[in-house]
Amino acid sequence: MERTFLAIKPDGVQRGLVGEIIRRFETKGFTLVGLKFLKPSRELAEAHYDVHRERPFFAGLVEFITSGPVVAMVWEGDGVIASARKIIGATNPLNAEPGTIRGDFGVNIGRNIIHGSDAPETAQKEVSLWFKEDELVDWQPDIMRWLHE
Ligand code: DAT
Ligand code: MG
Repeated sequence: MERTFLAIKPDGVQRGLVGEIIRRFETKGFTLVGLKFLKPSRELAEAHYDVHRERPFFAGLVEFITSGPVVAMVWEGDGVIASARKIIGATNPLNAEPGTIRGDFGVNIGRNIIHGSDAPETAQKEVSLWFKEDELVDWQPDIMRWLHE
């Protein structure tokens, strides 16, 4: 089953959006299989954003993501990687459609509330960067037969 890594960033936590954000993925029909609340180390943040290392915003991005606690999550479901990106919305909240998380709650690219893996390879990499295998729970919600034929 497909899995993706999502993280509510320090701004989403500070603004009290944790419940609202988790609700959107729960009610869509995806399955939560991993969840932790932590203040990321610099090492973890730099590894997570390694692809952006040469970008001018890298230092500020790492500073921001390590500035407070984040909610790190793994969600499971058919098509969850691409679907979560749609639910999250465009990187710049000003370009994100209303109805998306960034479109509904953000105004600034450096405070865009939530991270979501962008492809199967990055999802695998990010899930194993943030979670040990035994921190992920293998389970099936009983409602599955009402979500899938
Ligand atoms: P996304 O988070 O939508 O996958 P990304 O991978 O291109 O976007 O960038 C990672 C994060 O870096 C993004 O969520 C916010 C920050 N960021 C990206 N472009 C930026 C820019 N031009 N100025 C400031 N921060 C930026
Ligand atoms: Mg990205």
